[in-house]
Amino acid sequence: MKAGPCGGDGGDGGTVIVRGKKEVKNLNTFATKKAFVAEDGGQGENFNKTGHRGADSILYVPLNTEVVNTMLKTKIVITEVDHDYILCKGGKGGRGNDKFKSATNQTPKHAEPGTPGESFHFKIILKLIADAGFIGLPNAGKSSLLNEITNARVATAPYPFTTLEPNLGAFEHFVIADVPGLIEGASKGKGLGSRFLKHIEKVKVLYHCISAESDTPENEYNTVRTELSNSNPILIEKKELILLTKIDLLEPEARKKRIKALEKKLGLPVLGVSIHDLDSIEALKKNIRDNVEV
Ligand SMILES: Nc1nc2c(ncn2[C@@H]2O[C@H](COP(=O)(O)OP(=O)(O)OP(=O)(O)O)[C@@H](O)[C@H]2O)c(=O)[nH]1
Ligand SMILES: [Mg+2]
Repeated sequence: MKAGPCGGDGGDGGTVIVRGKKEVKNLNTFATKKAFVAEDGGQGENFNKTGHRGADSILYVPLNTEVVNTMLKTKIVITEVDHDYILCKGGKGGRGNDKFKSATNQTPKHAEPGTPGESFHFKIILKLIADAGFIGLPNAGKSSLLNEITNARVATAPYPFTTLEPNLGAFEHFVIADVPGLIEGASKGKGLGSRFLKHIEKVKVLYHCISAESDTPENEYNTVRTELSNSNPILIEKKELILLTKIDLLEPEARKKRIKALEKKLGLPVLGVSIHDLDSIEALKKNIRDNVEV
């Protein structure tokens, strides 16, 4: 007995997908691997069986990552957890020879090739959003604290406006932002202005740094609060913790008094810290673990 053709259709190719994951905090995967290819669809099989669909290739990235298609000049922002954002669609499987049977040709040898899948170049841009932010007047010691607490190594100096752009540092699974110092009138463009405050709009906790060098810490506090409020009222709604920095500059007795007095004036708890006192740095780390949810 002579059998007619019964070749099934080819399977569709897999898709290249990008997925946002909360636990992913960097783009390290992409440092070594540069090309991501989904699997080809399987060959059509006998007895009219369609070939298997190719496996997808999935790229995991932090939330808020931007993926730019440099060929089509389009951009997507990965904002949803576990949602599939399709980067390249797989090709369609070709029709098997069974589909080419006709009245005049019952034994076609011909089968259709599948269409190629899409292939693009992408630029993947990390847009980490900090979990906590250090704010305060210039020279309050924000960058020095960032260096102590996180893996950041940013410039610090004994004068205002050392930091001109926000810095990020990672400590355990927390990402912390250090923003340039604010001064009175920052919301109206004085000093470096307040444009970089957008980087802390999404933080869960603000650590307000006030230097123990100041004789009027409550005035410094109010200056910064006013600028935050004028720039973006969302910022003063946020959970805020006060750090009295550089406490090594005060005698131990004066430290306690200064902290107590400030707590009373502000009606908020104040943590004394110094980059020269490891215990205080450990206490700050604990405070971050206890107060900042990721
Ligand atoms: N004694 C003492 N000095 C400190 C401490 N922390 C920071 N400093 C010094 O204070 C100065 C200012 O520190 P920075 O970390 O640059 O301050 P900043 O708040 O980032 O300043 P801007 O970037 O200008 O806003 C530097 O000379 C630091 O060495 C501290 O705990 N104790
Ligand atoms: Mg700084």
